[in-house]
Amino acid sequence: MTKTTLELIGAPTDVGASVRGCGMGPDALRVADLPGVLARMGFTVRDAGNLPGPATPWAAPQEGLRHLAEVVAWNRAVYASVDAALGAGHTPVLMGGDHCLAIGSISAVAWHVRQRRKKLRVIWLDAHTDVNTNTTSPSGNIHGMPVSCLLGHGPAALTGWSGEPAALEPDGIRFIGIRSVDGEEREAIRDIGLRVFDMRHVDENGMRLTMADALHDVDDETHLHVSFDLDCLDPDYAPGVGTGVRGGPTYREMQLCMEMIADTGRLGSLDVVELNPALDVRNRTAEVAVELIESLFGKSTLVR
Ligand code: 5AB
Ligand code: MN
Ligand code: MN
Ligand code: MN
Repeated sequence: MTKTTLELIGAPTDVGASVRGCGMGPDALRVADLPGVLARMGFTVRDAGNLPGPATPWAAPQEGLRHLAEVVAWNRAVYASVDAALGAGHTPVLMGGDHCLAIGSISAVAWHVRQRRKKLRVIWLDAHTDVNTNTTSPSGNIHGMPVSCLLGHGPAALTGWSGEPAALEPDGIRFIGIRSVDGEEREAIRDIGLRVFDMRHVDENGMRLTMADALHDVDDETHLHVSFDLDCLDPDYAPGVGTGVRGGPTYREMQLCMEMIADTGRLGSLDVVELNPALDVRNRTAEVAVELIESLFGKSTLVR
C-alpha cells in the first residue's frame, strides 16, 4: 500500500494567545527536521510553507474576545489550505501557531468528512479543555475557546464554517491529559456532556486503558483528527509552551498515547500547536514533538 502524502502547513501566529512566541513554532518544527523525519518513514512530504496573515496587535479584549478580526483572518487562511490539502487527497498537518487555529483546521476537516459520509472523531491532547466562551474566559484569549466555537457556541464570525451550525457534535471529541479547567468551563463540560479523560483518570487507569476507552468505538468509517497542544505533556518534557501546567503525561505515556492512535489506522489530519520556541530549551520541545509525531504516524517501539 502506498503511503499518503503529508501536507505540512505553517501558520506562524500567536494571535489567540497572550504569551508571545508560538508564531515561531512552524520553523522550530522544521529545524527539528519534521519534514525529513516523515519523509524517511516513507511518506511523500510536501511542505506548503508558511501562510501569510495579520500581525498580532497585542490589544485588550473587546467584548471578551482578544484580536477577533485577526483570529478570523488567520483561521480563514488555515481553512483554505486544509481544505485544499484534503481536496487533493493529502493528509494535512497544521503547524501552529496557537490553538485558536484548530477552528479553521477542524472546520475544514468536518466539511470533508461530511462529504465523504464518514464519522469525525477529534482527539484533543491538551492540559486544557479550551471550551471557554467570551463570557466565561478569564483572559479573552481565543486559544482557550476553539472547542466552543467548533461546537457552535462561539461568536458568529468563528462558527458555522463547516457548513453546519456546529462542526462537531459533543460526542465527536475526546480530551486527554486535562488538568486545568476554569470554573465556568467546568460547568459547560458538564452541561454539554463532554468526554474528558483528565489526569486523575490517567493516574488511576494508566494511559493504556484511558486510550482504549477513548478509541474503543473508532471504526472503519471514522476519520480521526488529532489536535495536539504541546502543553499536554508535562513541562519537564516540554518546557517550550506558553501556558504550561505541571502534572502532565510523561514522555513515555505520551508516546503510548500516540502509538495507540496510530494502531487504529484511522488518523486523517493533525494540528501541532502551542509550541513556543522563545520559552524552549535548545529546541527540545520541538524535538520531542517530532518524535511523538513519528509515533502518531506509525513508528513503533514494539520489538515483539
Ligand atoms: B491552550 C485558560 N483556560 O482560557 C484561558 O493552550 C488557558 O490552547 C487557555 O489550551 C489555554 O485563558 C489555551 C486560562
Ligand atoms: Mn493547552
Ligand atoms: Mn489548547
Ligand atoms: Mn497554551
